[in-house]
Amino acid sequence: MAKKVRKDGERKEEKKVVFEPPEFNEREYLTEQLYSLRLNLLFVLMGIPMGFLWANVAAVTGSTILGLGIVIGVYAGAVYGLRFGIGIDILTGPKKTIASTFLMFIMTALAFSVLFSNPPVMDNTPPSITDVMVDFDSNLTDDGEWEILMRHKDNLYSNKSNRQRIKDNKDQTMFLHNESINAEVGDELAIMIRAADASGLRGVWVEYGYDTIDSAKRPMVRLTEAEWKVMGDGQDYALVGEHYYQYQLPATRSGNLYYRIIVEDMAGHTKTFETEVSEDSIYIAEPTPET
Ligand SMILES: [Ca+2]
Repeated sequence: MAKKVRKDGERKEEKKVVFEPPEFNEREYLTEQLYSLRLNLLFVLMGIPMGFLWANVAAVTGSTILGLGIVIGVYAGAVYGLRFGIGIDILTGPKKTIASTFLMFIMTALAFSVLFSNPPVMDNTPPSITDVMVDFDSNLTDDGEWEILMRHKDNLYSNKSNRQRIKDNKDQTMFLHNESINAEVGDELAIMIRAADASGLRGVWVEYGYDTIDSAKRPMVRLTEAEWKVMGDGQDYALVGEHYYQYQLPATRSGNLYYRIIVEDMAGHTKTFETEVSEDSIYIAEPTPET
């Protein structure tokens, strides 16, 4: 397409602007700059405690938007206070500073709310449990060799028969590692979990019992990498920040052993894993008779 041909020079003439250099008042300029700088700085400093408030409002109410609303409200209050308190009117003063002070205030509050919402300052998230397993040391061999008895479905080896088992038993979270093997009276059992928290764990406990879970909190101990190599079938010891914890107990009688695991972080948040259906409990059979 051809370019539009410019019409006669008339319009061009109209657009000509006579340049008149404004009288530059250096003193006034600097005063304005300083005024604006001071105001922005004031709002940055005010934004820091607002970030703390925002983080707390979000933590208590679970609403980030409510925190934002309060912060905007405080800004409006501060503008009002400056105007009627000490006669500084941000809306009409030299070099409207409304946009810059508002942005400075909100951005500072936002940045500090993120900082204050996360460890090590504040911890709003419960710990994670990403694996549960039961190992056993068979009384038949009694060779100190541990084998995996049961495992959480999320960490069960993915093969056709396991996928089918998970599909067929939707209520179940724990599955026998090998369907033809059960624990027996006299076996040594180890309940293990992989847990983590960004602010660190205060403790990991297990409560258990035959048929019903008692409420005695027994501390689980963190496995070393060497111990995990023996217990865990040669898999990786830890993902980022995660560790395995275990509790060993002898299978003293036959029946269904239920357990509940409680993980608590430094902020007091807890996460639990509990065996509820009988299939998730550790079934302990009568010992195999000697032949
Ligand atoms: Ca936490």
